[in-house]
Order: sequence, then structure tokens, then C-alpha cells
Amino acid sequence: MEFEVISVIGLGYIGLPTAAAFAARRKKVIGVDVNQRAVDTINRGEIHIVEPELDMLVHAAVTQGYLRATTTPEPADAFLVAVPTPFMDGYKPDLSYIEAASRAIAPVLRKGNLVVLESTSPVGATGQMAAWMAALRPDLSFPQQAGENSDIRIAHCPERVLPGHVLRELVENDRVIGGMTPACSELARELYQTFVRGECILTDARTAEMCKLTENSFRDVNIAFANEMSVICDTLDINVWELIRLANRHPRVSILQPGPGVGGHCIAVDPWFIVDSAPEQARLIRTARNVNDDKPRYVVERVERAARRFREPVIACLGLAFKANIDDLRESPALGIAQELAARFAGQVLVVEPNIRALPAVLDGKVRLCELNEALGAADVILILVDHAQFKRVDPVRMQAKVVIDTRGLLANA
Ligand code: SAJ
Repeated sequence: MEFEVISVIGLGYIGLPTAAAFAARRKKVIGVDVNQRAVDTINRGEIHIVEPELDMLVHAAVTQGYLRATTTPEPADAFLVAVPTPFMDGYKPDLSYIEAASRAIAPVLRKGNLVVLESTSPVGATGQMAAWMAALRPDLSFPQQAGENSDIRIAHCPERVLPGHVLRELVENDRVIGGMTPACSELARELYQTFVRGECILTDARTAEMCKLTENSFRDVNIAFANEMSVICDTLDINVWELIRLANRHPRVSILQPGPGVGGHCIAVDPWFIVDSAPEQARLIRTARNVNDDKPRYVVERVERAARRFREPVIACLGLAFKANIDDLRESPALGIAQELAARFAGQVLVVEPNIRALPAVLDGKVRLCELNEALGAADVILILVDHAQFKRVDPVRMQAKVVIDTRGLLANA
């Protein structure tokens, strides 16, 4: 089948780059988002998120007429759903955005359409999406009813791109494609091969759902191991960065890096979907989450202990983003730590974050956003929270007379 018109539902960190990638291959793309401001921004050829090179790609796609954004779905050959899947209280997955997207596209579905769920989802979500659409369109048949003869094809194809490298990884990464039937998988593979140069590997929808959750849980568990080692090493007065470097000389050992905690909207979320599906069995995965979630508290305590020797300590927090060289503060442990320190050391906390121009609301009026040089000069305690490139270039001599708490091993790994 020839896909001429592709609709992407949800124009965020995944949907917008994906829409732009299809448009770059001269496909007509209709982007749909509930956020009118995002839609207007995109239709002006601009972007509302930060991702290297995306602005140029979207600008070209819009001005050449391949990409258009709207708030209401229109008929298309294929629909890609890339909406958020956060969790609710008790770490229960919240599928309300998928449900809303399903209800929004159901009225415009036509026989022969393909619908792909890209959002990271708990096992069973793709089938649930199909059920929501089927309930609204009794005139069409879906894979759960008609198998290989269905009018509508449904698949799950989780995104796997790394923020900051999205455009390259979208094209180069292998894709796992899980259809509700083999024909659904085949059709989805055809769609992705429009721009994916990596391999497209076919499986069923439930395995594809679990695959994505497993990838991020693997990383979370391994980061938890590194974080636990760092706490143990503090107790035993061993340099954890040197230790990990040495251990990683073993040909079958590859320990990740400790940090102030795990942030972002994926790795700190997805493992909970596995825990929710199999609470009795997912013991290690749950513990890893707790270990990583506890790390910010541990960092704050270390700062408090270090600050005791000063009467009115000035504390400089280097970095607020959830990882290096991005501006994304969502679910950032650094942000949480800065907030906690601001509450405990009112008026004494400086923050350096080269990738933002204004403080987020939670810190506004509570800390001062300042230049790196000023903070290094004024601080008694320097707390390194993110290993941004700008921080790596600091001459270590400038920190010599200060108390430095380096949660990222910036100095030790220099
Ligand atoms: N972190 C550490 N130590 C490490 C590596 C990471 O503390 O050794 C921290 C980071 O500082 C950050 C958090 O973990 O706070 C997550 O960062 P990340 O770079 O590991 O991952 P994300 O959240 O930016 O993107 C992940 C990726 N998943 C994997 O690498 C398995 C990406 O490929 C996924 O597409 C993305 O989640 C997603 O959307 O699910």
C-alpha cells in the first residue's frame, strides 16, 4: 500500500520529530494536537520544544507544504499516536490521553487505515486502544474481531530515541514493531521504512509493549546499581568514579554512572508499568526505582552536612536539567534538590543553568539564577548536579578552596 497522507496525533518530543521525518520524505503529514498554541507555532514553521536541528526540519516541512498542524483529526492513510502516558497516584498507568486520541480519530477512520500506537504503554494498551475505536465504529472491523481480514490494521511501535539525538536516532535506530496480527505488523513496517534506516523487526503487540518497558527498566536497574555503589563508597571513603572505571576494565562488566537521581519522563516512569502489571514478581525493578528515587534526598543531606561548617553558607547548584546538554527540567532530580535546598537555606542558594533564560516557577524568587563565574566566586559549597559541557570546561583550580559535592563525577572523570 502507498501511504500518501500520514497523521501524527500528539506533537510533542516524539510526535513532532516523527511528523517532520515523514514530511522530509515528501509525505503529506497532518499533525494533530490539543494544544492550540503548539499548533499555531508549528504552522508558523516554528517549534515549541528544544531538540537540535528540529527547528530547521519543521520550518522546511511547513514552508514546503508537507506538514500542517490542526486541533481536529482529518482522514489519512495512517495514524500514529504519540501522546503522553504518565502515571496516576499509586504509580498506576494513566491511559486517558490514548483514550482521548482513540475517540478523536475514530470518526475519521476509513477501511484500510493503519493505526500505530507509539506512546510507551503498559502491556495490553494497544488492544485497549483498538477496543476504544471499535466501540465507536461498529461499521468497521478491527483485528480483535476479524483477525487478518480486519478493515483497520493496528500495531504498537514504541519510540526509542534519546532526547538530544532524536533526529539521528529516529532514522538509525532499529524499530520493534508489534502488530495485533502479522498483517498489521507488515503494514506498519512498510510505513516506518519510509524514513527508518535501522532494521524493523516484527513481533506481536504485547511483546513490543513489554520490550520498550524492559529497555528502560534495564537502564533504571543498572543506574540504581551505580547509585547504590556511590552511597556505599561514600560510607567506606572510596572514590566511586575511580572504582567504576577500574571495574569496567573487566571485559564483561559495564557499570553505568551514579548521579543525583534518575530524571526525565521515561526511565523514572516506565518501570512502574511493569510493577503495576506484576506487583508480586517485579521485586528488583521496584527496588531499583526506590533506590533511584531516594538519591536526591541523600544528596540534600550531604549538602546539609557539608554546609554546617559555615555560618551562612552560600550554595551554588550547577545544573537543573535532568541530564547533560539539554534544557529539559521535567522530572529532574536536580530541580527537586535545588527546591529542597532553597527551602532549607533561604536566600543562600545560587543556581547556574546555561540552557535556560528564566527560572521555573517553583524556584522563582527562592534562588538566584546566575552566571557560572559569579557562582563559582561567591559559593562556599559547590554542588555539581549536571555534567553540562560548560561545567566540564571549568578550571578545577577555581574550586580548590571550596567544598565541592560532585554528584556526576565531573571532576573525577575529567
Ligand atoms: N543517568 C544516570 N546515569 C547513567 C545514565 C543516565 O544517572 O549512567 C540518568 C540521567 O542523568 C537522567 C536519567 O538517567 O536523569 C535518564 O537519562 P538517559 O539518558 O538514560 O535516558 P532518557 O530518559 O533521556 O531516554 C531514555 C532512553 N532509553 C534508554 O537508553 C534505554 C531512550 O532511548 C528512550 O527513547 C527514552 O528513554 C524514552 O523515551 O523512553
